[in-house]
Amino acid sequence: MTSVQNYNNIIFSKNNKVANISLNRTDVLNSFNYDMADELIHALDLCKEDSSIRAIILTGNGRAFCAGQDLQEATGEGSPGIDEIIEHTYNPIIKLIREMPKPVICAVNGVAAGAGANIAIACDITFAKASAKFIQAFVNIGLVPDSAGTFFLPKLIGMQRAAGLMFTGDKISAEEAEKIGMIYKCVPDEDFDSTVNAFANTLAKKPTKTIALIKDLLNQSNSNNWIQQLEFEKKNQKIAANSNDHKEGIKAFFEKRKPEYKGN
Ligand code: T3D
Repeated sequence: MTSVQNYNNIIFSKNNKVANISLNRTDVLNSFNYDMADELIHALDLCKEDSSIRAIILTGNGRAFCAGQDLQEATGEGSPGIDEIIEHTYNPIIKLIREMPKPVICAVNGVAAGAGANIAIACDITFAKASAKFIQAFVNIGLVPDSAGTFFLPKLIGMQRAAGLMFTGDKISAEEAEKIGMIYKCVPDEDFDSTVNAFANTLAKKPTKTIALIKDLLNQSNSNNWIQQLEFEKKNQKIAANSNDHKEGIKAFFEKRKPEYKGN
């Protein structure tokens, strides 16, 4: 494991092809202030540009994943104001995650509240520790959900359940979150790190360019009808078919061996 960048509010390391970003403001349950947002955006940009990174794990240090906005910063003297906070912090982070041309795995190690919960479900694949909880906490302080939660949550769990969670601000367990399709997998606490790392390492050996093309199709499916989607699939399939990894996949198939994908 090598640390590739020094930050004050996140921990960034790289192990082979996998980058690990841990939110690290443990005293305030990794809630976002401007500095942590700047560092996360910087780290995500770095992951986007570095072709040797082929999977990203986003997690939290300490007992929480993220408690959303730092309410001290949002309400204190000289606070930037709510729309500026959203423009500075949450909208760029969600865009970077969704437009990242490689898989972003969220490892929800503890409570995920407010924007923390919605960043978690905006990632491609979300694992949670069995002891973790998810809270659409916004309504508890008289705010509406942001960070694209009103977009992703109803798609994942349906309008009724999304409304229930968002209107009440009730917490739900990781087990329940998996059961209703809000996350990919709930994992026993003791197996969490090894499960997530093994998964990320497996994904990092897959044809990364193809995964980026799949992600692009999934993003497009949010706004296209199925006829348009057929066209996009044809377009992206053509790009995939011209990739080196496709050639390697076919070669390996006929040579009856495991493919060695380079990600391009
Ligand atoms: O401008 C804008 O606000 C726009 C952006 C909005 C996006 C949002 O995310 S709005 C939603 C903001 N988040 C919340 O409302 C969640 C607030 N936190 C909680 O409800 C609870 O802390 C949790 C349910 C997440 C966890 O509860 P618990 O009992 O395990 O921990 P705790 O004792 O409440 O918190 C531990 C410490 O972290 C505590 O500090 P202390 O007393 O030890 O000095 C607490 O104040 C601090 N903390 C927790 N969350 C935040 C926070 N400090 C600042 N901001 C937080 N969001």
